[in-house]
Amino acid sequence: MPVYNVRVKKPHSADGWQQARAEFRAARRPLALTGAGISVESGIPDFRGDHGLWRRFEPEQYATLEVFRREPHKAWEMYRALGEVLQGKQPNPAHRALARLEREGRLQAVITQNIDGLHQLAGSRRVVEVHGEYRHLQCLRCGRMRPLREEDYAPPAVPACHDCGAPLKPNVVLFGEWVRHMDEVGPLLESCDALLVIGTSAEVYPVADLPRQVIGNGGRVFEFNVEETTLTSLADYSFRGPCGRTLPRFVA
Ligand code: BJW
Ligand code: ZN
Repeated sequence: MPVYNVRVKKPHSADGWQQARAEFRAARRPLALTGAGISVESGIPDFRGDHGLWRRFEPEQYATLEVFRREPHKAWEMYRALGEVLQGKQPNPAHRALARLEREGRLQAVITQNIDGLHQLAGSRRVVEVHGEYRHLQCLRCGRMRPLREEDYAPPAVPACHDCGAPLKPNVVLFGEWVRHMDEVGPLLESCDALLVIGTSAEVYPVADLPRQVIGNGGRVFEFNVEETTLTSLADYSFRGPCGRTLPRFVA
């Protein structure tokens, strides 16, 4: 049985797990912020890890709005690879732990950078998808949105807008595009006194700033990650290990 450690910034009890649980239980406005790491145990690789999408697709070459406008077929190469790994994937115990917290009234919402829809599949109801989602295609010219169809992934063509003929783009936020729903995130963050930060490298802005905002407001930050991030030294509690193990244990 592996041992998962918790690093506590200001220990006031021998058991970091108990101390963290007690602090989280006392929170009045708890939130979760998730990244690609939460879906790794569902079989979806993250972006910056050893098997991550960025090992195959240099972000500057494939994942910017500028690239999409200039060479949409290139961005679609990456979308196809992404679509392939997303197919048939199911939530894991970490997604289910968050859904359970919300059901029990112990979590207000999940703010996610993920586009995979696994939080909703696990039963989470209030999910704020700041980097979009992959279930729809959008037209950047006329604004039309339509559901993604299996044939959209058939290479090599780029699907075109039925109304204006422009190339369609998955409703996933590229670098250089505005992130979504910040009007909803703002007030949630403002009053948040406990933030669970799960499986994100915290390298992409503006989301990377959200934990710092909570800390600045006097809230607690609980980080769940397999490795150290730029956030680790700032977090009040840092749980090291696969979140499919650590999060259900924390929630229990
Ligand atoms: C586990 C685990 C397990 C693994 N258990 N843990 C210079 C300075 C500052 C900012 C900028 C700058 N230049 C440009 C910017 C802005 C830019 C930005 O932040 N760039 C940085 C790279 C510097 N941001 C933007 O452009 C954003 N928009 C914006 O700012 O709008 C304003 C604006 C408008 C006009 C012009 C300029 C600005 C948009 C960001 C969009 C991000 N989109 C992507 C998807 C792209 C395409 C696609 O998929 O099709 O979103 S990029 C990618 O990164 C994806 C993710 O949501 C995002 C975050 O990644 P995440 O989730 O953290 O994944 P990883 O892989 O990084 O980390 C996984 C973690 O999990 C790791 O820590 C592992 O250890 C851990 N882990 N297994 C627990 N089992
Ligand atoms: Zn159109």
